[in-house]
Parts: sequence; C-alpha cells; structure tokens
Amino acid sequence: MKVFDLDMIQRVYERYPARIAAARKVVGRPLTLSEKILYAHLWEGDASAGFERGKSYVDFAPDRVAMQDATAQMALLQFMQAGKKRVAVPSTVHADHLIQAKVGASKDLQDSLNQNNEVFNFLSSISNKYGIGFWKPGAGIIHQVVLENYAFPGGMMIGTDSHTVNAGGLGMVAIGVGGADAVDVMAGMAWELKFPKLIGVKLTGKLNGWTSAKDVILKVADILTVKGGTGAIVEYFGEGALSLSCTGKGTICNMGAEIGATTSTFGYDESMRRYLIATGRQEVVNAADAIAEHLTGDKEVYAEPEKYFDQLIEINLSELEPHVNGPFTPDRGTPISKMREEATTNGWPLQVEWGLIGSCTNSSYEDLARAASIVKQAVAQGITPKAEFGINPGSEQVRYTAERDGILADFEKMGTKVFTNACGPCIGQWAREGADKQEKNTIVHSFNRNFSKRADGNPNTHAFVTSPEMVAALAIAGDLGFNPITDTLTNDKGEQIKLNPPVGDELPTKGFAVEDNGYQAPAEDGSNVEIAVAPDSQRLQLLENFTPWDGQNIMGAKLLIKAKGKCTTDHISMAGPWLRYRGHLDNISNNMLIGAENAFNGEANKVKNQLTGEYGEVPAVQRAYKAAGIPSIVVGDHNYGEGSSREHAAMEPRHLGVRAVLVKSFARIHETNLKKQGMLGLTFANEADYDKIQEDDTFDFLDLQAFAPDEQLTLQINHSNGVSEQIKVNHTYNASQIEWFRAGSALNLIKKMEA
Ligand code: MIC
Ligand code: SF4
Repeated sequence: MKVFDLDMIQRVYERYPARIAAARKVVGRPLTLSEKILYAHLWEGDASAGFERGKSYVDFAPDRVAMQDATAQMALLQFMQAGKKRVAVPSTVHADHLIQAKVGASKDLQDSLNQNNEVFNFLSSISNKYGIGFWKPGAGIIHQVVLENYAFPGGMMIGTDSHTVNAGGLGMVAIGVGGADAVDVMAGMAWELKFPKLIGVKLTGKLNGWTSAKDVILKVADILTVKGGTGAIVEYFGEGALSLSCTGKGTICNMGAEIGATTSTFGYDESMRRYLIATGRQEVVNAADAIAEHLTGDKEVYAEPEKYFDQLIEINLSELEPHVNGPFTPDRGTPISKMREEATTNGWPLQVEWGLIGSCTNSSYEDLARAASIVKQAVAQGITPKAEFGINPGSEQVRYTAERDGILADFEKMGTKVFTNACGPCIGQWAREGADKQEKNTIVHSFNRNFSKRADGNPNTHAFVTSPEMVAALAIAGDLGFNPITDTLTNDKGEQIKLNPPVGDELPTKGFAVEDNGYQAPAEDGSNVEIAVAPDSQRLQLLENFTPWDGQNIMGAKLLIKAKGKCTTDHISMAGPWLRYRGHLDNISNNMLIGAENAFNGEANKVKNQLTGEYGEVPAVQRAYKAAGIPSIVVGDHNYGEGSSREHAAMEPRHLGVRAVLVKSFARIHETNLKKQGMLGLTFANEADYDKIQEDDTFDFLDLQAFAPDEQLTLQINHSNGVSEQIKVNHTYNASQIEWFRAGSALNLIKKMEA
C-alpha cells in the first residue's frame, strides 16, 4: 500500500534543518525534542523570537487533523459553515465511538450500521466532499489507525479527541482539541496554543517480568495526579525509553491525557524505525533518518535535564512494579503487592467480574500477544477463568493479524468475547447484562479512563485500569488482590499453579496483514457532493450562529448549579447512550451537567429553579431561564472539564443560555472550547470565594465592558438576604480570544472574515 501523504511528510522534513537553526538562534541554548517540534511548526515559518513557556500564545501550523465519529459530526457541521471547498491539510475521520459491544463483532457491527446509518452516511459524504479520508466502522480506533498509517516522527497534528496524544509514541507532538480548533486548521488558518511548559521523564533500567509500558504511565499518573500535567508537554528520554516498543510508547503518551498534559512524546529511535517498517513505511524511515538528529532532544539536554525542563521525574523501569489504578479516577495508583490491603481497607469489592482488554491505549498486536500468553497458560494448565472476558482489537489490521497468528483463538478458548475494532466499553458502548441493577462490583480493564459510570453506566461499578497482561491475570483469578508475581491459582486438578510472566512479539514475525482495512479515499473533486441533513432528523442538526455579545455588562445572572468535586466532561455531557445525539445540539443539550454533583444537596441533576423555588433537572431549569430571557452561570471546582475533548460540554451551555463558567481551575481543552464557543471561562482569583456562592445568588459582571487581556474582572454576588459582595475573577483570554467572545464564537469570526 502507498504511504499516506508522503509528500507532505517530506516537505516537513525538508524545512526542518532551517527551522531548527532559527530556533537555536532565538532560544540560545540546547533544545528539547518538544521545542524542536514546536519551533519547526510555527505559523510564521522560521522563528523570529523565543517564546515564554506557560505564557506566550503562539500560532502553529499543524501538519494534519484527525477526528472521530462522535466529535467529527460537530466539527464538520462547523466546518461546513466556514465556506471552504476543501480541507487545507490532510485530515481523516474515523468511525469508532458509535459501535456498541454486546455479543461480538459481526452482529454488533451490523446493528451499529443499522442504528447509526444516518450519521455514518453524513460523515462519509461530508468527508468525500471536503477531501477527508474516511475510515469506516470496524476499521479501528482512531488513535491506533493514526499510529499505523499517519503518525510520523517530528510531525505535529491535532485531533478532536483527547487521546490524539497517542501519536507521541511515534515521536509526534499530537494534541487533543475541540472541533472548533480543528476547523481553524482545516480552514487553512493558524492554530493557537499557549507555549507549553516541559516536564521531563527520565527512564532508566529496563522493564521485566510482569511490568509493562502501561505501568510507566500508571506510575506517572500517580505522581502527577489528574491535573499535574496541565499546560505541559511530557518528554520521555533515557536508556529506558529506548528499550520500549513503539506501541508501548504510544500507551504511555496516550494516558498522558489523564494527567491533563498537553501531549507527551519520545525521540525518534530504533523502536520507531521497526514499527514504521512493519507498517509499510520504509520511505518515512528513509526521510526521517536523513534528519534524525533533529527528531530527538539535544545530548546536552538529556545529560543535564534539570537545566532544561520545568519539572523532572525519574523512573527506574527495573524496579517498577505492576500497578492497578482506580477506582473512579485514573491517578489513584496501587502497586499490585499492596492491592489486597488497599481494597480491603477501602471496601472495594475484591471479586473481579469482568476483564476488558482494548481501547486506544492498549490494543496493539503486542498488547494482545502478551495478554494471550497468560490466557494460554491458564487454558493449558486447566485453570478456569473466574471473570468474564472481552477484547476490542485496535484496528482491523491488528485483528486480522492476531487472528492469523492464533492469538484470537487463544482468547476464544477461554470464552472471550471478541468485540468490534472500536472503542466499545471504553466509552460506555457496552450493553453489559445486569448493569441496570446497579450492584456494587469490580471490573478491571486496560483502558485509560475509569470515571464513575463510564463503562457500563452503573455508578457502583469499581473500574480499575491496568495493563492487558494484568487484566488477563486478574480476570482469570477473579480476584483484584491476586499478585501473579507471588501468588498461585488452583487448577481443575486442585494443583497450585504459578503463572509465568507474559511474553509476546512486539511486532508480528510474519508481518502485518489485512484484507480490507476499511479506508475510503475522498473524491478528487467533491464540489458536486450534496450533504443532506433532514430538517426533522433526531441525530443531526445544522448549526445556527450563536448571538454576538451585545456590548453590555451581564446583569442579574442566576446560579444554575454550583458543582462540587470532580466534574469531568462525562459529568457535563455524558457519553454512552447520549453519543447518538452528538450531531444534534438541541437534543444533546438535554444531558447538560446531569452528572454533576450539586454542592447544596449532594445530588446529581437536581437544582433549584430560582424562578419557582422548585427543584428540577439541570437542563430543564436552564431551559426555563432561557425561555425567560435570564442569563445564568455555572460554578465549579478544580480541574473542571477534565477528560474528553468533546466541545458539546461547552456548546450545550452556550446553546441553552449559560453565559459564564466560574471555577477554581480548568482542564486545558475544555477551557479553550468554552472560549471558542463564545462563553466566559473564568477562575476565582481567590479560591476560597467558591464558598461564598449560595444557592439563590444572582450575579452582575460589573466591568465586562472593559474586558481586556491580563485584567481581572469584577463580579458582584447578590445574595438573597440582600447582602452583596464583590469578588475578583481571573481569565486567560488574549486579545483575539476576546474577539471570539465579542463575535459570539470563533466560528462567527471566521464567517465574518470570509464574507
Ligand atoms: C473519551 O475517551 O472520553 C472520548 C470519547 O474519546 C472523548 C471524545 C468524545 O467525547 O467524543 C475524548 O477523549 O476526547
Ligand atoms: Fe475511544 Fe476510549 Fe480511546 Fe476515547 S479513550 S478514543 S473512547 S478507546
């Protein structure tokens, strides 16, 4: 097969030496890999000045864009409005999120095609029209398909999914964004990002025994927590990094999303060469080898990293223990040797009911091979697995090859359900039997996120994240406290069996194979392709412009909800069953904030309607404010909007008339999404002011008319007892972002420029 967009990759590499030389001049010291990639992708071309990390807003020119079905709908509905004929950079759409896992691949995929026909047709024809490659349902999970086909060392891409960062495994700077950001790049405009801070992770030693690449990131997540990477690129280096496989590096970068990192990356090395060659991209290797020195950090940097990174972490792979993170948050790490004790102390059910292997994080050939080696031992030794088992291969290429090599057969011998090459249970597309009974139970999976209700909708499911091989061991044992390094299992003859550590080929010895990879190339000239959206469609809705700011201070805004604690994008705009409305803004708005905990009563989806004094569901109460023409605000806690890139979490409040979101701190993508959609995303200047917010409060923005970069805004809180107080709130809007707010949205501004 032909390498996709080889000419683009060669062009990027051709200009690398000059770009790096310019960067060296302005920065005036050795460069990290992250800086090289960033400076090589400046919108202005050769750097004319150095940037301040964590401060400067910089315009970049990413090389490509990736979108998945659940976010592409909104991204492309917006792109349609930008008035362009064709996308300006190579772009792809991947149908992976909308496919449910129920009985197994062939039936599930067919059911999904029937149910989502309208959406898939829309995505396929709009891709065709605008020159976008379309990967059909069943082709695989976006990030695996990107790694296999599109990622290249030293490249820069953005994608409408937070795990776009997976491509760091092939040495890219790949960043998750909202659809409106993708529209900028596809429309041929600059893409803006605050120049990231840099966290260095030095890996020494070598993985062994039961430890895998997943444990590196589980450990890093434990150290940095879900917000420790915010605004930073994590750059991995050291001898330990060289010993990891390319897909293993992908796993580590993938879950960098869970620490809020802008992205993560690794320098170009042998593992990447091997992977590129195995996936048919010798030409990319040839091109990369010619400029290899620019595709990794400078020697001086890695010799004295503390001088060049804002923060430095060191992990010795030789000493790293397998980790199991959870429940309910991916940063709660427990080494397997401590799990029994931790679980018992915290009342986590020890009995494991399901083991799931897959998701964009861990669904490579190597992942399946290593997990299969455990399963095989169990079958051979007469050990009956105690938990149920399901797998989602990452791509059709991986599935086909794994089937050829007998890996899937190993799983099937143990009664494993092989689901479609898609996200499946990872995003709540899992028809788990009995989940509606809401029983307290434990599952283990190799995914990246384990927020409450995510996989099966049951708030009492305790989901734990671990490596595929550990999922296999724990599911076979049916025991969360089982430590395969020290413990034994009883087989059907009553013998005590110790499992050998996992083994598995990094890449298939017979090479990858696939019959139909599921790719649809776009038309050369798509100008005649019609995009039809039925006016009465329940799944798709053409967008209307958001109204521009009227130039007045917002006065008399009601408090819609004061959210307490973790409020991820899953809480703000739930996935699972709601994925079906991702192309219909009004319909999906009925899930707005239904998962958020109301700080005043501890309940979800129950807030006071200040007009009637009665309690109602969040979307309904907000619709009442909207109907009455009354603005409102949302108040939240730390790391608000953590998780997904879904811009629905920003568009829904915008659509329903919420004007501002005021929180202690934001997750990066969500904050940008709010800005792009013309909302006010604000933070408390004094965190303790969160406590001042009462249930019956109304708010006046006193100096919005003077909204300016680096200037605080003043908010007057009017309590129902007649007392008013003023607080200061911070924002990170620069001048052009303030223009988005004034215009009503970034898209309104693009349209204005086109007109
Ligand atoms: C996720 O893992 O939460 C998702 C579903 O892939 C999201 C994107 C989405 O909500 O469509 C993400 O991570 O960005
Ligand atoms: Fe899909 Fe899960 Fe990966 Fe998101 S995290 S892209 S839902 S597999």
